[in-house]
Amino acid sequence: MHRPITKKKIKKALLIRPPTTLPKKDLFSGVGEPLGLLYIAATLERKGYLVQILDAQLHFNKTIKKDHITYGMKNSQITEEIKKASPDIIGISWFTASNEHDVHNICKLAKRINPDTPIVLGGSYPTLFPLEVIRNPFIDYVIMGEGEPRFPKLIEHINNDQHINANGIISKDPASHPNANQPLEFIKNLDELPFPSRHLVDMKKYKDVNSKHKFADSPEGLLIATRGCFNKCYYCCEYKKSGTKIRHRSVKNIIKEIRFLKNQYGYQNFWFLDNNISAGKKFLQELTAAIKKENIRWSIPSGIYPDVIDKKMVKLFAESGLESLGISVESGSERTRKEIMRRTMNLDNVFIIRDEAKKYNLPVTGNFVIGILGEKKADILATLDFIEKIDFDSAYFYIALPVAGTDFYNDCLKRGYLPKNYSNIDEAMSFKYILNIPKNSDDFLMEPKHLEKIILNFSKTLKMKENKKKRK
Ligand code: B12
Ligand code: SF4
Repeated sequence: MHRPITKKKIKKALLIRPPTTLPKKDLFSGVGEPLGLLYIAATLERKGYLVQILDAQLHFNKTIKKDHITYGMKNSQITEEIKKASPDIIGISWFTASNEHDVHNICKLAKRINPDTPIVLGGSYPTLFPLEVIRNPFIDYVIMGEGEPRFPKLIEHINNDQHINANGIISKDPASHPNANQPLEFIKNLDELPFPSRHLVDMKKYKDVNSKHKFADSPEGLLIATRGCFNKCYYCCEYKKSGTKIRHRSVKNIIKEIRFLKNQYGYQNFWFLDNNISAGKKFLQELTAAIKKENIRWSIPSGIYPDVIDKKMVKLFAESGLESLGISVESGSERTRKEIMRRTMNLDNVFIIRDEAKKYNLPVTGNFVIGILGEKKADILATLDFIEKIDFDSAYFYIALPVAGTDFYNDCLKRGYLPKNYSNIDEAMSFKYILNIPKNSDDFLMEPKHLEKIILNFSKTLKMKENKKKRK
């Protein structure tokens, strides 16, 4: 039988996003409202619980330690905020392996304040490594997958002193651990969710903190239209967390949220943070047509799968206020895309999209990844060649980084290619080739220095081209 940590009936929850630590060389990439926590807060509020949010990144402070910088509140401030909130339960978000230190630190601080307050972890990392996370002495429960249905369910279980036997929830009690191996259940109808409880955070402060960090590219409103992904890319694990089907909200529900954000906060510029918003041509067409009537600016930072775009769609995008059309090409080498990355897409269509977009002055940008395990020099040159030929308005390229939980990471681990000192924090680095592959191995690509030099030279040429275009 599961023994509760607290005897108190839970009425008050505190949801925390920890500060974020990055390698010194990485640039701070902005802070926006923690949508996942705000969604959970809204569900809890709907059920009558009192909820507070502590966004420890919503504070301008940099703590520099050797090669890393922690952005966000200091321990003393976090401790004070937790004491002030005096919660009956604490939920903490754990995004990627790179946040391990920050998460562990917050759990420790919280347990020091009151060891009886249950600590619940959720987010991408605990979803992928639940049994590892529950071993942490400061963590009492792990919630996998979507937190909205599970957090209230956990509170009910604790309040009723029940054994935890629910999909995606585990406790210290080993009897609950088989839950970690069951296939995750997902919310079927996303429209049933209340909008994120943005009233629980100081929304005006995000822009302020971003500008103090010199992060200029600050959006106004953040939204999610879909969850899940139909792809199983080698370097991603989203499908393991959110399911292999894209579930989308109705267009009506999305527009209602946009209008709410316009009226409540005066927003005119929106970012859709979807992993892969490409939930079919029909959905994208209907959404874009509805957005066009709202007279706003909008962006899709993760980019769009080119196969769902045709000429008609490009015109609609241009008319709808889309800031730029981001296309997730990832590699110019067909071998890399299909055989390694598992991304089947039609690149001929990308040329058609680009030409069409030019007609409407809609900037086109592309995302590219190089140096993934199995790539050869010829594949990298094919990507650089593609970038030159396609002549996008901007191209962003990253050196492949094995994020814990991905098949890419697992293969690197198995073959011993992760550097000995590869700390979780390094996961946040996207501009360094970190794989340590012996020269005599078939997987050997080239010396990291050599790869970084190719990228540097290519970036310089690309920048020069972009500047020339701007001057024209
Ligand atoms: C915004 C974002 C960022 C922003 C964060 C800005 C900020 N601080 O505000 C920036 C640009 C900095 C960023 C950086 C990175 N990111 Co990012 N990012 C996202 C993005 C696009 C949106 C997050 C979001 O709001 N999701 C929507 C909400 C509804 O979902 P959610 O957050 O997952 O929350 C749900 C559940 O996870 C769960 N849950 C979450 N927290 C909690 C807490 C509790 C207590 C409970 C019970 C449940 C729970 O319930 C929520 C509601 O259902 C996601 C993609 C995505 N769509 O999720 C990627 C994503 C999270 N990022 C990812 C990655 C890999 C990175 C980087 C490592 C990339 C890199 N190499 O540089 C860095 C890490 C930097 C760092 N150390 O933090 C991966 C994580 C994969 C993983 N863990 O394995 C994702 C999933 C993208 C992907 N498909 O690969 N990112
Ligand atoms: S990289 Fe994008 S398309 Fe591929 S699995 Fe992840 S979310 Fe889906």
